[in-house]
Amino acid sequence: MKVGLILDLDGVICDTAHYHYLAWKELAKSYGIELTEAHNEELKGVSRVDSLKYILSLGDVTLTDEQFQRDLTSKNEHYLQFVMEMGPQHLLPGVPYFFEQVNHFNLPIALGSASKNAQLVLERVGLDKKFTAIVDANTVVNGKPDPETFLKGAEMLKIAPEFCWVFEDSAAGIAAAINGGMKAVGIGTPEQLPAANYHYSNLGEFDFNLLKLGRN
Ligand code: B16
Ligand code: MG
Repeated sequence: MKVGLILDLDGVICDTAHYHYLAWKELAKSYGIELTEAHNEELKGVSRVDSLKYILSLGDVTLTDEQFQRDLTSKNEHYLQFVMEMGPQHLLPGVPYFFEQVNHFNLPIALGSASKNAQLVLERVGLDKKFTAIVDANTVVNGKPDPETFLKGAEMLKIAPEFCWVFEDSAAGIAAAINGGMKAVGIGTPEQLPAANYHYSNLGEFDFNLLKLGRN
C-alpha cells in the first residue's frame, strides 16, 4: 500500500513555539497586555494575523490597519532573530530517528505548516532537502483547521488523502487532518488532542508498523 506522511513544523519538528511566545509577549507588553504560557497554547498552529487578533482581543485593543501591519512585521523580525540562532541541535527528540525510518522505507513526505517562515526554519535545522513537498502559509488561502494545507500536501505527494498520515501538535491541525479525511497523529497527550487517532510524545515513538507497509 502506498502511504504519504505530512508533518507539521512548529511543535513536531522543532520547538519554535517558544520563540513565537517570546516575540508575541514583548509586543503584547507594549499594549499593556500580559501574555501567558496558557495564552500561547491557544496560538499553536494559528496564523500570524489571527494570532495578533487574538492578542488584541485580550486587552480590547484596536489598531489601524497600518499599525496592525507594522506590529506584525516587528514581531516577525524579533522572531527571526531567534530563528537565525537555530541549528540541527534544535530538532525535537526523535526527529533524526524518524527521518532514518522515512529513508529506510522510502516514504513520500511533505511539510504542512501554518508558518510563512517554514522554509527558513527547515534550512536552519538542516531538513530542507528531506521533503518531497513543502506547503506553508505562503501557498495556501485557508489556514488550519481548514484542510487545505494538508490536501495540497497530499496532492503534491500524489497520495489519496485517506492514505496520508498527518503529524500535528495543535488542535487546529488535528481538526484540519480529520477534515481532510486523513489519519491524525497527535504529538501530545489525549487530554491536549482528544480528536487525534494516535498519540505520541515525540516523532521518534511513532510505530511504523501501523502503516502496514508491504501489505495491502
Ligand atoms: P509565522 P506550524 C505555526 O506553525 C505556529 O504554530 C504558530 O504559532 C504561528 O503563529 C504560525 O505558524 C505562523 O507562523 O509567523 O512564522 O508565519 O505549527 O503550523 O508549523
Ligand atoms: Mg505545530
